Amino acid sequence: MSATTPFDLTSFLAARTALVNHALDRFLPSEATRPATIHKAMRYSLFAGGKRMRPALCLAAAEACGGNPKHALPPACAVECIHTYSLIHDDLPAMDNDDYRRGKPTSHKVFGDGIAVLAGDALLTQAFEIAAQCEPFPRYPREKIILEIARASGSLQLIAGQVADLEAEGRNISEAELKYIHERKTSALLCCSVRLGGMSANCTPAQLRALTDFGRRVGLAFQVIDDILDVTQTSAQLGKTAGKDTRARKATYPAVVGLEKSRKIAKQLTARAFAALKIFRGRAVALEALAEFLLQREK
Ligand code: GRG
Repeated sequence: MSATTPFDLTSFLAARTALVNHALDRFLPSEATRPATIHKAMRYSLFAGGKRMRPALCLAAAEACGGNPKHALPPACAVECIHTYSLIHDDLPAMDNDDYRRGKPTSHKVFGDGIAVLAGDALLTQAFEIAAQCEPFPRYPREKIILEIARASGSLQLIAGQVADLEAEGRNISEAELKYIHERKTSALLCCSVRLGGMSANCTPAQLRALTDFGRRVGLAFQVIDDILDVTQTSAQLGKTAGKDTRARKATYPAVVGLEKSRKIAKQLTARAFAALKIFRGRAVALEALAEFLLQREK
């Protein structure tokens, strides 16, 4: 980050989180809407206290491109719905079988497996309903926005990563295979969030390329850090079960390349993410601060 630019990330995150929460609240059916159980379950996980990193990246990318935050809110909310759906499904007994998420009992622990599956399904569908309400721009009509979200969350990206992750459990994999998993399981949606922010500001093709490079690198660094935190933090610090990756013999950076090399890789990726932002000539301070925050985070 530029030494001359003071940037208050705490205020930025608090303000953007409030905006996103308010917008999500308006996009989703109320808890009382029939059938109440599903709307309660959708809201339970969505408002359980996630860090809102994907929406924050989306809004920060829009700002770097001179966009109006109002136009970035629908895509920011759409990616948070997709992200929350993926967490609900990942926590199910048929997958990672986790009891805690975002510091609270997981959806299936509270509502049962059936409703948890449906809450995930409903959030995935909700994301596309929200995306269909995005402001269209000359370079980015609505179908481009919808395609962007569908591709990032489909069977070639998010789902591909999850499948490869499940299939890697309990066996030794190479660093290249691990990178394949992490790029899809985590980086694809983070990168999509950043790109959508740019698109909501009608960004130029060059700006979109820069945001893509930034998003891919930060996205991969994010998962490397996530792997590191799983072995260095406690469950209380993380708000989810710590040490699970090791116990399940999951494919992680510390397991494949060791803790020290993992830290080095995360740092290098973040430095390369910063480099991608040069084109913005100091207007991407929020993105820079977020990248630094993601590298230093403790949960
Ligand atoms: C499609 C079922 C399905 C899964 C896709 C997202 C995913 C793959 C699995 C969830 C578990 C996991 C390790 C995901 C990788 C991405 C990640 C680190 C998620 C946690 O994101 P944070 O830290 O979570 O931003 P909060 O709760 O803060 O939003």
